[in-house]
Amino acid sequence: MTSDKDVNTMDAQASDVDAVVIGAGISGLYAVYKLREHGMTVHGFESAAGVGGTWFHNRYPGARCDVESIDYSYSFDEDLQQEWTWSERFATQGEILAYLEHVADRHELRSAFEFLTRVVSAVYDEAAARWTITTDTGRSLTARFCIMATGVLSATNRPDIPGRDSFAGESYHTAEWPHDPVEFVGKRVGVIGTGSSGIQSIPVIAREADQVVVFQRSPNYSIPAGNRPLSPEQIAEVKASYPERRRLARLSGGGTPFTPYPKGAMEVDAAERRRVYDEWWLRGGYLFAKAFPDQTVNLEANDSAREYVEAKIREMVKNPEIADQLIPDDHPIGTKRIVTDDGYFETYNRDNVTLVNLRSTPIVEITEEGVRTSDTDYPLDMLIFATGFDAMTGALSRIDICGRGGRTLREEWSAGPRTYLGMTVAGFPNLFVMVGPGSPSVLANMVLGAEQQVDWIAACIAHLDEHNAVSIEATERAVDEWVAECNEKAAGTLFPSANSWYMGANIPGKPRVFMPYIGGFANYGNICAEVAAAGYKGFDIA
Ligand code: N01
Repeated sequence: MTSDKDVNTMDAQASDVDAVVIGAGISGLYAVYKLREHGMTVHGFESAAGVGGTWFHNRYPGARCDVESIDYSYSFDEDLQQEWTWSERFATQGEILAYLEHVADRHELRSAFEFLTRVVSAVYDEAAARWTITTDTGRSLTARFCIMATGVLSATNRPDIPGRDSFAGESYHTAEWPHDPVEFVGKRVGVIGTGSSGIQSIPVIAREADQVVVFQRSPNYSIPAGNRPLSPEQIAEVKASYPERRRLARLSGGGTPFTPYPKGAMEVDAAERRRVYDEWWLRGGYLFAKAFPDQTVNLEANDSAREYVEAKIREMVKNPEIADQLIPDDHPIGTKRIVTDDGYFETYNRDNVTLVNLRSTPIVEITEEGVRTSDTDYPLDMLIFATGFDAMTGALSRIDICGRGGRTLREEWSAGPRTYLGMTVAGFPNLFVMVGPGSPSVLANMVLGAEQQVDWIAACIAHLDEHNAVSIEATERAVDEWVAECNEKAAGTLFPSANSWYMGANIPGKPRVFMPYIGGFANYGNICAEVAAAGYKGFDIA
């Protein structure tokens, strides 16, 4: 593992390259690898001090991935796949970051990146058919292609609660966690937010802190991970069958090698339904949402899953009144990402943990001493914002992206993101968005999702080169049709009924649109392949 702070070894004098890649996370790293393999000059920018993206920043206690480590890993390098050994079923943030650093070293990817450098604008020059990228360090660079690997859960959300910045104690956001150890022992710690980040960190903090006060606005469904170390035998078995595992993952709805039960939840009797739920409960985590194929489509099926999980929560939480408050009543199970936890609900059986229900007693203000709700002052030594992200579009809207004729991406997306295949935007030639809105993105395994898109982009660029073309741009019609397709797919599910970040509902004023493509990972891959095979149908190539 190298240090947090990478040195800038790339050629800082380069003024024009074939492609700029913004972001050194999972998709940015692979984009650099693949485009270099295609013989292109590639320059990367990364605002952090090192590679890793999400896994660089989210160092909060208990941070792990909710996709199994053996699946949440690159498939493009068979030797890497055979050499790297995951220690646990669900890897910690530290192990995933070490893996990404290893990949960066193995393929010399760091040399492409300028670190500690935030891109502030990307402007398309129509006459030159070039993007000009400028940074907060005053750097300016032109490129034929601009790859936005800026992440979908990377722009943090610190809600504008009155007095937010007046708190005199230690204050952290889970996704901007310090690199030095944070001490909880002997402290009164407040946590605002009970999404994945809050639910993962609260049990770990509660084991050390004097007091933990959880400020919960919306309860969430969470399912124990069933994490465990991977034995040498399991590792050997996975490595021997990796090609088949990856093949099944690519054929699946979510990019992991799992398929739901072959019948709908209400097509089987209660005993069989229970048996299937027991099986998927033990499998652990968010995959529970996929036990039956109709669980997030049919409300009756959903209710059966919801009742099963509610009974489990009541078994885990000793105080029935607290259990009541921890059970969601505002969305069908699975329509917000089910959290994958380790001892979350049991944490409320501890004497040092207090649940504050913000639905009945909202936060009035944050004071110098702590948090004031409508009925109580909670004095704190530390306040943690586990308040999530301006998801999917936030990282892009924080950059001034200007396409043909001065069109800005912010304006284009003012009523919600509009893409063709989730990767391209009409009016923005040669700009590619990675794992973005309109693609399976967060609904699928992000690593295989990034590989699929980067491979598609590389093949697209090869096609342009073979045809001596300069640029490619989605047509307005293709965007209209793709947006309609995405909306139709979402409307056929229960997802739009939840006030989730998938819908932009967590950010005041953000348009309510279901952002990811929910038609399935395999279907999406097939559609992208068909578009390419048809000579890039829906694109203008010039
Ligand atoms: O963010 P969230 P997250 N006052 O938006 C609350 C991935 N992820 O960082 O629901 C009070 O889910 C907000 O309340 P409400 C994963 O995809 C994965 O936890 O808006 N509370 C909510 O409880 C995940 O879904 C992993 O009412 C406020 C919380 O803050 C996604 O990232 C780990 C508030 C935010 O929850 C985001 O997860 C971590 C306010 N003003 C993250 N504003 C794993 O792989 C917001 N909240 C396991």
